[in-house]
Amino acid sequence: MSRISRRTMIRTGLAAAAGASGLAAATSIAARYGLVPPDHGGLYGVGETLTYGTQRVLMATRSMAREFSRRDISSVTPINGDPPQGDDYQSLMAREFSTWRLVVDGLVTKPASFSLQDLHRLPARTQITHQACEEGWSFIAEWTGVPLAALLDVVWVRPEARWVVFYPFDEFWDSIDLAEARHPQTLLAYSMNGGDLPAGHGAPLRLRVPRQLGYKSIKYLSRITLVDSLDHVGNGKGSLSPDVGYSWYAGI
Ligand SMILES: Nc1nc2c(c(=O)[nH]1)N[C@H]1C(S)=C(S)[C@@H](COP(=O)(O)O)O[C@H]1N2
Ligand SMILES: [Mo]
Repeated sequence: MSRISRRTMIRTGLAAAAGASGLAAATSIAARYGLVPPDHGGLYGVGETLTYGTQRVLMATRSMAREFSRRDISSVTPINGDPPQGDDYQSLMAREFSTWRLVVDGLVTKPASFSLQDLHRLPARTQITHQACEEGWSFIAEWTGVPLAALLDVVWVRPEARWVVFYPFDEFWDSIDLAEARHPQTLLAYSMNGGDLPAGHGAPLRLRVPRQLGYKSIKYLSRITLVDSLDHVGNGKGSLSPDVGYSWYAGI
């Protein structure tokens, strides 16, 4: 079946099932096509599945977050939280991250670690996008970095991998699916507004996922791991966010 007709069929099926035979049927169709988010359990789980399943079918890899021009860049860029206070992060920062490495492992054929110089040698992309925090504030900034897709190409993602998990130097962690990971605007950013990424905004490297709310854009990255299931990663919900009342999927 062609990609388009498969999509149309899933979309029609999801909508019809949700209307005619109830949410249970819609979620079972979503499950059949692998469109179930990791936080599908509990009271809000059915809603999470419908939101994620519908957005994935309608938008998947093609829709783009809006990009702005230089004159739209915000003069004030709020920072959410302090940089990690642990000795590991503080001593890396004291050495201006010259000894920092990004570890990429899990379901990849060529696990590797990357210095900032290594990352600067990979293909780069610059984009001016909006970052929206779930707490109500937002700003527009210019970000430069390596498209995550380009990094994944270097380590050779194995076919059974489904999710990309991000670990920073603080207690945050999160994950995205491979469609989001390979989207051209999903960036590992080492630069903001033309300079090095400031400590508070996630130095030396942060994720930018401009199609989702700010909390998905993990700062202070340390490690990226590819997995086939999130069931046994942390709380089993793909992210810290569901524990504090926010969805794993935060599409805007
Ligand atoms: N490691 C880490 N990443 C993080 C956070 C954090 O506290 N730690 N906060 C998140 C939240 S809630 C938002 S809105 C954005 C804020 O990014 P900013 O501080 O650059 O504005 O980063 C996200 N990434
Ligand atoms: Mo946020």
